[in-house]
Amino acid sequence: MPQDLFDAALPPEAAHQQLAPGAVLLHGFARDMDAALLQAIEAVITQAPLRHMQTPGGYTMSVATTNCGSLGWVSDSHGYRYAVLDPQNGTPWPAMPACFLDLAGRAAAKAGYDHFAPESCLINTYLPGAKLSLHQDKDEKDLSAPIVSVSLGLPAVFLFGTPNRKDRAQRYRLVHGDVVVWGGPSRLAFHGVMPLADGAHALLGRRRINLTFRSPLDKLAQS
Ligand code: MD3
Ligand code: FE
Repeated sequence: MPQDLFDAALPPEAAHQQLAPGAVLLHGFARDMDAALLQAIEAVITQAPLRHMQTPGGYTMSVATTNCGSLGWVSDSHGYRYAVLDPQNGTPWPAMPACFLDLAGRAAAKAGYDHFAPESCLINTYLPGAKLSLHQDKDEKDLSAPIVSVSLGLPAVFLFGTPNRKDRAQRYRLVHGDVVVWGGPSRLAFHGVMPLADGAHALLGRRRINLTFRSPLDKLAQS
């Protein structure tokens, strides 16, 4: 279904919800392309299997992760970083599928960020009970670029605070097809995901998949 028809089916304030300055929730923005996204995700996972990464603090993440694009986010006992090769097999991450780039660019533009062309997509898979503790995304050199996140499958309770860890986090329910664009004053906000509740989603089954599009490179240093 074309996006303008979808917009017409919802009151305008429901289609785009500002969560905080620079953070916009686009309700259902990816819903009509869910089957294409899932097919592309499965193809990436075949080449670069999901794995539970180690944190620098010695924990194993409950979320299973892989990447596509020219850079992938990795975590191990040495720290967090972006890498051009998948450390598990020493080969480049799978290319970013065209439907991923298209979705991320359109979502960013809708939220006011033109020309967003992410080099990296992190694929996080949550089974019931998996969670993501409160953290900041600050491994990227270019903090002027937004982050676009796409939620698929089971609903999740998302925690969204401020750049100050002590500030109380707000809770938002993110459902299948929701897209959030985080930038500007929200780019360094603390955020996390509550333990996933059990359930069954019609297309994805007993899991949630989150795509996180990032532009980790320093655009000024490249030019
Ligand atoms: C808010 N993933 O991988 S994406 C992560 O649902 C991560 O898997 C979550 O946080 C997930 O780092 C949430 C949404 C997100 C990403 C980056 C943000 C929210 C953000 C940066 C600043 C503020
Ligand atoms: Fe994050």
